[in-house]
This record gives sequence, C-alpha cells and structure tokens, in this order.
Amino acid sequence: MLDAETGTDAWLRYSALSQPASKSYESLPGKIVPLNDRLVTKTAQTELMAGISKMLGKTLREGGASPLEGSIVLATLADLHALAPGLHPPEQLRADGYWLKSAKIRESECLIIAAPSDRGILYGAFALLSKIARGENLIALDEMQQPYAAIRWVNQWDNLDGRIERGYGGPSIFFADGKVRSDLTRAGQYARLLASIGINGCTINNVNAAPAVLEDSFIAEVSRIADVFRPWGVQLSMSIDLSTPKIVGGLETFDPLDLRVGEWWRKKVDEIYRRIPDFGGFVVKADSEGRLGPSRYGRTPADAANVIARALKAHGGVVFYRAFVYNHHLDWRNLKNDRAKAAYEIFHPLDGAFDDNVIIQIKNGPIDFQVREPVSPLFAGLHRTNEAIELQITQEYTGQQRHLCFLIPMWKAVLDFDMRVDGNAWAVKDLVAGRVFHRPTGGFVGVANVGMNANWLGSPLAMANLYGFGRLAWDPNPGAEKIIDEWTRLTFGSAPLVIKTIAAMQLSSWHVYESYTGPLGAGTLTNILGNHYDPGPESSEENGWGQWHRADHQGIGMDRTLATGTGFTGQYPPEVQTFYETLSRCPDNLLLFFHHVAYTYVLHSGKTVIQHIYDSHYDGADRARDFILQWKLLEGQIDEERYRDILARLEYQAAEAVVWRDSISSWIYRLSGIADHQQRVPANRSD
Ligand code: GCV
Repeated sequence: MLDAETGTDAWLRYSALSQPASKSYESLPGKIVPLNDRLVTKTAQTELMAGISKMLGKTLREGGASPLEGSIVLATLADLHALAPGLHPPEQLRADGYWLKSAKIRESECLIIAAPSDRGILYGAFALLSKIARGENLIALDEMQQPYAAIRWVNQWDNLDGRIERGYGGPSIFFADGKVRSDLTRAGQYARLLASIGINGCTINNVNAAPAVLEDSFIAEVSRIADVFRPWGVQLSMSIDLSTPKIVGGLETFDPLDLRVGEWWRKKVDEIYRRIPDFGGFVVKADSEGRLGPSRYGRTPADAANVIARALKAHGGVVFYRAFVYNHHLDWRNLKNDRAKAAYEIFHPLDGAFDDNVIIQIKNGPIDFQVREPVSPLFAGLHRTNEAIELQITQEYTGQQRHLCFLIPMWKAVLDFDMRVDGNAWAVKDLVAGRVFHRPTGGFVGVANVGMNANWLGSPLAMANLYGFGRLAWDPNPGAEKIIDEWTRLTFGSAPLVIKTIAAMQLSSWHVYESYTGPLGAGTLTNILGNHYDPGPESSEENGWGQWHRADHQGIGMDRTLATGTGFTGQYPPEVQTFYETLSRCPDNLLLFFHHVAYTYVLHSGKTVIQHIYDSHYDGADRARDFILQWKLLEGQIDEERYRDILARLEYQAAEAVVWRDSISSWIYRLSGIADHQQRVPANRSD
C-alpha cells in the first residue's frame, strides 16, 4: 500500500515546481481577497493558499478589497459587478461555471476567479491550481468554463458493515460495523478530490440498499458525512430500498399509490432535510436482481419514482431511478429472449410519465459494464424524461484494478456515439445532458467505490479513471489524450519520458485488456457467477442471467437482429439499427454482440473469427508483458515507491493475461475443433 503522501493527494499533490518553472509565476499576486466569507469560498481560499505555498513557496496574504493592491480576487458575479462594474465574463455563466481573468481593477493588476456561485469559485480555484501544477502560462488569462450538465455525481456501493460491493480499494470510508465511522477524515478528503474535478454529488451507500439507512437514528449519523462534504460543495445522497415504508415505517404495504406510503415518504424526506438541508436526493434500484419494486403491486417505475420525487420536490431534491431492471430468471433455451432488451422495453413506454425531478440512470451499455458493449438504445428512447449515463469507474469486469485498464477511451466512444435521433447527429453526451430535448436536468454518474486504501482505488494508475470521469462529466468533448496528459502531469510530474510512457500505456490498456478477455463484442468472458474476474466463459450459458454469448460447436455470438434474432437492434433509431443489423456493416469489435456467426466467418480484417480469437489473445498477452518493459524505462524517473508498486502490478497482470489467453484459447478450441494456424494453443499443439 502506498503511503499517505503519494496516495491520498492523488492528482492534488502540488509538488514544488522547479526553479525555472516557478519563475514564470513571479508576477502572481501576493494577496488573496475573498469577497464573501461563506464556507465554500473559504475552502477555495484555503486550498489556493496551501497549493500556491506548496508549489511556489509563496505565502499569500489575506486581506480585504481596500486597498486592492495586486490580488487574487474570489468573487461571485454580483460581488464582482459591485467592485468593478465594467468587468463581466464574455458569455453568461451557468451554475457551477467560472471565469478566470487577469485584469486591472482600480489600477491594480488582479487575477479574478468569478462565478455565479461559491461552488463555481471553488472550481475556478482548483482550475487555477491545476494550471500552475502543469506549468501553464497565466499571462493575460481569460478563460471561461461551463459544466456540460448539472448532474456530475459519483455513486459508492458501500454497505453499512464497511464492505463495498465491487470495491477494490479497501473498506468503506463512510461505514463500519453498521454505523457511520466516527473518524470521517477520509470522507472529507474524498470530497476534496471530487470537488477538484467538478463532481457535485455523492451517493454514499450501495444501490442494493439496506432499509436501515432511513431510520431516524441513522439519518442523524449520516448528517455527519454531509457536514464533511459541505465545505467542498458536494451534495450527499442515499440509495434506498423501496420497501422501506414497510420495513422501517411499519406500514403494511409499500405500494407507491397507497396514500399512506406517499405520506410516509413525505415525512421521511422532511426529516432528512431538517438534518441535511443540502441533501441531494435518492438513488433507486428496484425490481432488479432480487430487489423489491413496484411490480409487487402491479405499479410502474414511474409510479414508484414519482411518489418519492414529490416528497423531494419542495426541497429541490431529485430521484435517480436506475434503468438496470431485468429478469434474471430468463429461459435461456428461448432464442428470442434477451436481457439487453429489458431497459428499453420497460422505460420507453413510460417516457413522459416521470416527474421533472426524476432522472433515469442508464448504464452505458444494455448488459452490465462489459469490456465492450454497444451504447444503450434507451439513451435515444426518452424524449420527455430526464436521463443520466451511469459509467463504472471501479473495474468490476475490467480487471478489478489489478489489470491496467484506462476506461476514458471506452467512455469517449460511448459519449461521442451518434444516435441519429430523428435522423440528426446527436451524440449520447448531448442526450444525457438534456440538450437534445431541452430537459431541466441530466448528466453523468460514475460508480467509484473508493475505499480506505491510501490510494483510494487501490492502484495508482487506476486513479486516472476517477480523474477522467470527473473531467468528462464536466466536459465530454476533450480527447482521452488530453485527459491522460493532464492527469499524468498532476500525478507524476512533467518529465517528457514519464508523460509519454504513461500516456502510451494507459491509452492502449483498454484494447489490451479487451483482447485477452473478450474480443469481438462477446462480453467479458469471465466467471459471471463468481468474482467477475477470472476466466469462466461457460458460466454465462445455460442460466437465467442472460449474459449469453451462445458459443456452440459451429459458431458464437448472440443473434440480436430484427430479421432472425431477438429484435434488440429494433430499439435503436433506424440508421443505427441498420448499421448493426447488417452483418457486412456491423463493426468487428461488436460482431458477436449482434450476430451469431460460424467460427469460419471472415471479418472485415480478413481473418476468420476463430483465428482472430486466437491471435487476439496471444497478442494481448504479449502486449501486457510489454507494459513491463515500457514501465522499466521509468526507473529513476519517478519515486521508487510508486515505481516498484506499479511494476509489481504489471508483472502480476502479465501473468494473469497468460492465464486468460490459455484458458479462453483452449476453451474455444475444444468447442470449435478448429486449430490455431500458428499452433500455439496448448490443447492443439503437437508437443
Ligand atoms: C450493486 C452488477 C454487479 C452488482 C451490482 C449491479 C448493479 O450486476 O455485479 O454487484 O449491484 O450490477 O449495478 O446494480
């Protein structure tokens, strides 16, 4: 485990700049002037003073606006207007946006951080610090930043006993032994990290929620977590179990349309806001994987979401209702059955039935965070309903932080995917942000699952996924290259070889992982009934979970076409549907998601499916081994502690990649009976 300094501060290390680098900041004002004394602005001030002192060895003087002298001014737009009426941002700033501006006020050279709200000021302060840490020029600074969407949240799947479902960075920072931890230092540090990348909400407990979270005594405990989030502008929210009115409330029903149930939610929500005035809202997982839901009473997700939304409305809270609703007892013998169809089938007919403070939280793909999936068609299927995309930062199916897998390229592909809504170019990022259908809210949710490990996610390089999620939630437009460059400079410094090597490794890592775990869109061929980590392709078949890839002696893949398959492709807008439906057009990397083909089917690449599977696994394992060589170039270039820690992880990954390679190659050889042209697969080698 890495020590507190290298781990806890993550990308907020504020390492001292070298002499020549710090010289370019000599003209930075020596005084800091906050124009209000509210909590979040104070946080911005403290952070700026600490960061500038650590990076530049310069102590900012605190002071008021008279005399102004040369100052860093922290101001709401209203306060800026009062101080300097002629100064205003070039465009109107939305909530949480900010403006960084070098300007003369009353003859004094100032650096202004201005925003509509205190939270925007804090985000501006972090942006300024990031620029200094990365050696950016501040001369004639004039930069306006607006968040792409209002919702930029993380979810934690923490259980009250301290364990985290699919968490790989140690136990919960919030809970232990059924209670909120007495020491919440880490929770406060987490809120700082989140705020630094523009995240404005955090759901603290597992979506498989314990009803006990809504007991009054527990809410009182939870309010202590909200207290440590508040200085960072991070709103707290909770996952809830829909049967809570019955289990905790003692009612005989949790039917959302029963008036007593509505009244119960209203009183409960009022109680929460009495203790946590800036409470964000609830996340709901219902009728899914054994969770109770409105179907128990023949009610719809809209009935369930709205009754809670109405209780929250008066306080400004929202309900995230997860679209991850499916039957996990599907009959696998029926070739028309398809778990991928569930979300659209359930939620599309309800479009327009949800209140305007309900947000449908949709996983990026229609199955479950596999190493590659097409985008969920539901993103294009809700025109009169708010939506948010759910991305998984914790690497459940993507190597559990033990394999390097930088997920930003995957998320970029999803967010930039053109859904051709009504024949127009609308990307997923625009749909979820509510820009296409002018929705009141929407945005981005990431399942983070950080833990008590000093390094949060348990692996230093995996932290790029948390950083990248925040950056994309703020603005999904920059490329993965820009994000990894920023993160590396902030985390490891700006030596060219370090930047180049880490960027190259991270940027290729998703493809490498995919190539030895689940190429051609078959899904991660892992043990789905167990740890979701080891190879286990057989576990997907012949059960009701619906993560089928339908491999048999002749071929592999799920036929999801309208013509002959499950009809899933019909859920997409027509142009996307035709693209995937048509075998000759379907991209190789999603072929087996949409089509069942013979092993001898020839890909666009000119290879047969079976040979591609062999080659991909051998190539992937080789490339995982090459990561070690790449990393070794950095010996002496970064601190010994992180160098050794990461080296050990890469050596482990390279060995695991061989296990995956041999396991999947032998399995597919046994099934298909078709030999690898290169005679590498153990089961068909003559040696
Ligand atoms: C929190 C997958 C995971 C579960 C998770 C579920 C969900 O099935 O394996 O651990 O439950 O998704 O997103 O609700």
